[in-house]
Amino acid sequence: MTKGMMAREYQNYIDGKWVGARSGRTFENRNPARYHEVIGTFPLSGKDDVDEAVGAARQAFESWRLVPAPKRGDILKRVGDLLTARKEEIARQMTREMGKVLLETRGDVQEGVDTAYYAASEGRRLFGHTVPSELPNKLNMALRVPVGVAAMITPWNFPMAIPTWKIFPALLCGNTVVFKPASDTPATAATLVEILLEAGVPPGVVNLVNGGGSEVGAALVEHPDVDLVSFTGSTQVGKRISEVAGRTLKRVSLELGGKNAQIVMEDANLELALEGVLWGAFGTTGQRCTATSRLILHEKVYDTFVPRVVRHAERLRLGDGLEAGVDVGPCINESQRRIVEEYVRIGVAEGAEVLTGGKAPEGDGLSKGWFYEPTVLGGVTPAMRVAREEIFGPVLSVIRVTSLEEAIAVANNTAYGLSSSIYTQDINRAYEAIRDIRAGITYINSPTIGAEAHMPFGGVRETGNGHREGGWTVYDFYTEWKTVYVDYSGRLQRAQIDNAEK
Ligand code: UN1
Repeated sequence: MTKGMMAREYQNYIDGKWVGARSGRTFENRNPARYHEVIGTFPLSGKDDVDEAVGAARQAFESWRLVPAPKRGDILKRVGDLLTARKEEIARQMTREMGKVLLETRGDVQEGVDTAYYAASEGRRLFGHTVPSELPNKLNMALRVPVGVAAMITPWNFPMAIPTWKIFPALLCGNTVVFKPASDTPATAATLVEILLEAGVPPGVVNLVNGGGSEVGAALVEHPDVDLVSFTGSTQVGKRISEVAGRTLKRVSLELGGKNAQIVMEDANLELALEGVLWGAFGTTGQRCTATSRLILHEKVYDTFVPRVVRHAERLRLGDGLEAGVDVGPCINESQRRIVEEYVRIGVAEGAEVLTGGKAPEGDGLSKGWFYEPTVLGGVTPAMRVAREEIFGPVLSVIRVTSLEEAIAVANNTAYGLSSSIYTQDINRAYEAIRDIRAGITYINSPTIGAEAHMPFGGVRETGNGHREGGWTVYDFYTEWKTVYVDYSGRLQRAQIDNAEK
């Protein structure tokens, strides 16, 4: 182990101070590629830690909301600079913490950098509207004001990018934050908070509370003084959050599951489609909510294309993402690998065929991590569970279709609707797919993963509740509209009432 890579004792950050959990309890975080390796210990927080963090955020809100938005933007610009300067170090820490390969963890940090610079520039926009009044000598406008205290509950698969999607726009708009990162990636979260502080975020404006969803997450969602919740994770937990937050009328943004399909038509550039599906299905070990979980193939190319996918999947190198030449890292933890194993079993029981993979690898030191071989399931039919349910692992279900209409119907045959893709050289087919695929994101001739930080991100149906992250749209979530009427007529003017003198 190199210096700086030793197990470290991490803390929460509450009200401007690094502190342990009040109970003194801690939990360990381990490297999923080498599970004997402890990365650090972290506070196992509870409701009292949450109360303190929310109290600090509430108090800090009164001054932070008054800092001019361009000044808040200047701080986020420095955050982007610091992330850039520390990109390599953070990427290494992240790979060690959650397993995906360095190329991808660098990309994860870059997404944070892009989000920081976007937020910084938004500080000089944050546009409202000025609107004519129906009455003379009167001006109407609508301004954006912050919502209040924001609870951010984030997943482990993009431990830097996803927290930045939430925290940066929230701060820019003048909200204060309580951040509960996934308990599989608390070290990356601590680094993000350190950087926010170094860039000049004042005490109490950002608070970090580590711990489990059922304690820390639940306490945040129930807390009467939390105004909004932004959550990325499973549909099951998202529904629960929505129900509980509804009791106190919190604003809630949910980014939930996906069962994304790549359609390949017989006229497609097959070389390109092959590269696309390998990256979409096995990049991040399939652990993206945008991952390509289904390959919907036109029957005319099925028999030639599938063996190529299998051959290339077999060439992907599994291993520790810090090592050069490794393509695919481990699953995040034991229970996630068990879910993947279970789904492959379900697929086989339903009549699918394991064309490659379908097991944990042996030997080569891989037995010390939560690895699972890139897996291709052939002969999948749309009704099977492996064709409809999210797996969140390196498993690709291949489905044969005979037409574009059928391909789109199969793509839509799931409860989710996050990302989608079609490979075709026919412009008419591409536009039909854009119109008819029910998903928040559709890619033409590129894979289902790889959303850009300045575009709306999110999905339809059970993927979310109608909000979008990223781009300009997320600024709607983090602001309330304040409508202002300025009457400079010097007399009482009554809207909707006939003001003509009698
Ligand atoms: C996720 O998996 O939750 O579009 C987010 C992508 C990434 C973000 C994925 N930029 O694949």
